[in-house]
Amino acid sequence: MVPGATSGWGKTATYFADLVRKKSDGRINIKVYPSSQLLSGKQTSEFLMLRNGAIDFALASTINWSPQIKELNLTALPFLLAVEPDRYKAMDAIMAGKSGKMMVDAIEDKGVKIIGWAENGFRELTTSKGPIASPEDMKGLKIRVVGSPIFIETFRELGANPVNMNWSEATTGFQQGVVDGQENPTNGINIPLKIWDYHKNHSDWHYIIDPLLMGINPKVWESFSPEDQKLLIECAKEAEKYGKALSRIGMDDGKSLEYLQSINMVPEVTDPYGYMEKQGMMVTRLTPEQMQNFYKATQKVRDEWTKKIGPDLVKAAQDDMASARK
Ligand code: X2X
Repeated sequence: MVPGATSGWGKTATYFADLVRKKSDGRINIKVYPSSQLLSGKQTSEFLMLRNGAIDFALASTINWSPQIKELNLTALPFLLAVEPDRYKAMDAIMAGKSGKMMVDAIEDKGVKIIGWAENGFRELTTSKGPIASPEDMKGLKIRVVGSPIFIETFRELGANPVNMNWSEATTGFQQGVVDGQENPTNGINIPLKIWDYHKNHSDWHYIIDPLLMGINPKVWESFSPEDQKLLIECAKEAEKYGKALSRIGMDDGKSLEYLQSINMVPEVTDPYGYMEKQGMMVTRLTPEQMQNFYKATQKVRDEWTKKIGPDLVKAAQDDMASARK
């Protein structure tokens, strides 16, 4: 796993491992390695390491696997889900729909078994300069991004100066002021990282979402009995519910908090916006018009990447999202 144990992502991995251990009466022990420990810091190598057996299981971001599997850039198409009336419903519809299956098939065709989804969350912008509310505000800003080409292109299109940096080095980069900003999910990453120590501005622009996938090396998967495979899939379903609720708490209609209360796993921060403001951050929540300005400014990136990802997949995602609007 790429980020640290206290991230939403880290908590989801631990939750999954604990559940599996409990349900298998201690027969299946999954050890969680946070903070890119197994990746020598290089997060975009994760898929290859899982495929060749250097890693057994991974709770992984589509972003980090997208250099090997172009279909996974779907959810990184800028502002595609942000302009939907309910962005969470749109994501759920993709995961459960035809487009989600196309993404999973693309991964499995390349040699990794997928047993479930989870969520890092919608990625919001934090900066030391700002506030940022329009594409014009982005001009010349140095922004740390993941080493995946669509990120570089999106930020260049907005007039910013994207800098590719592994997550394992990013915090030091923020500390030293090497960059003016970064983009990561609020509940999952920014709050656990205490991003306000480096960046005082938060722009709630939801520009892309970062779904997570639970992947297993196929040989490891085949080594389990059918009963244990069933158990793992059941635990993955529970971990998905937990991970999504952690990512969405305080930002949805209250369902995530309710769910976390029902399983007695409410995190410390349940009101992320209020909490960030209390830490001295300026939270800019974009109006629908401001969001449209960003949407328009990134049209070229969506058009070009739709060709690379596959127009059929993008169309399937649009149909899945449309069905969620009803
Ligand atoms: O590197 C990032 O920004 C992170 C932690 O969110 C991912 O691994 C995609």
